[in-house]
Amino acid sequence: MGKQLPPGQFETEKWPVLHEGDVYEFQEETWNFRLFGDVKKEITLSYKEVMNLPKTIATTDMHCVTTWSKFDTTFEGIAFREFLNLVEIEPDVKYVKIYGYLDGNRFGYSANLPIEPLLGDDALFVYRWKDKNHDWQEISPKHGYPLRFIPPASFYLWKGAKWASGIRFMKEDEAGYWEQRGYSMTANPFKEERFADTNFIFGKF
Ligand SMILES: Nc1nc2c(c(=O)[nH]1)N[C@H]1C(S)=C(S)[C@@H](COP(=O)(O)O)O[C@H]1N2
Ligand SMILES: [Mo]
Repeated sequence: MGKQLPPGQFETEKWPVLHEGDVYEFQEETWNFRLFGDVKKEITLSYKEVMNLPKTIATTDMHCVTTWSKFDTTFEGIAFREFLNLVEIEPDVKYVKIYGYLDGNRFGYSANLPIEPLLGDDALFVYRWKDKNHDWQEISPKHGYPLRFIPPASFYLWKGAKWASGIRFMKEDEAGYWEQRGYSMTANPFKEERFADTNFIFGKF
């Protein structure tokens, strides 16, 4: 696996918890996962339908914009591409917004991403994890139970919506929750793309 520490990051073996708002409390009856936007037909999947999708296991690195990086966490989940197989996207769809709960609003959190880098095993909606210090266990409520997105390591971790609630397919890139607040649209840790405008860090944004 890529063992390279991106610029300005430090390595931690712990898995810190970071989010806005309350921890979502899972209820199977009201939970669903929506595939919508520029698609021929929008669909809504139940928890059981999502959990019956093919599973993928992948080991990846997490890089948080607050400067911690955690290497080599192994995740079990559903690859982003499995959801892409369930809808017919319109021509020229190149981006998605992945949504998650924020304070009871199921579409309150979001992050935008290009589709092309999300087709591998390392773009996963996860529900289980392990690492060298921990055996297989469920993703805890604080980390996004019952399902949270983990982006490829070429994106900062804010692109990984916890308490994931759906994917919107888009022809044009559109800023998500943090991107609307000055963070980078592209968010590559290896290029240290933290903010959209470097003046932001000096408070001039
Ligand atoms: N729904 C939701 N997902 C979210 C957030 C959030 O506030 N709400 N915060 C993001 C940010 S900024 C980070 S760094 C990661 C942190 O994930 P972790 O707490 O599992 O380390 O979750 C991301 N996903
Ligand atoms: Mo973050």
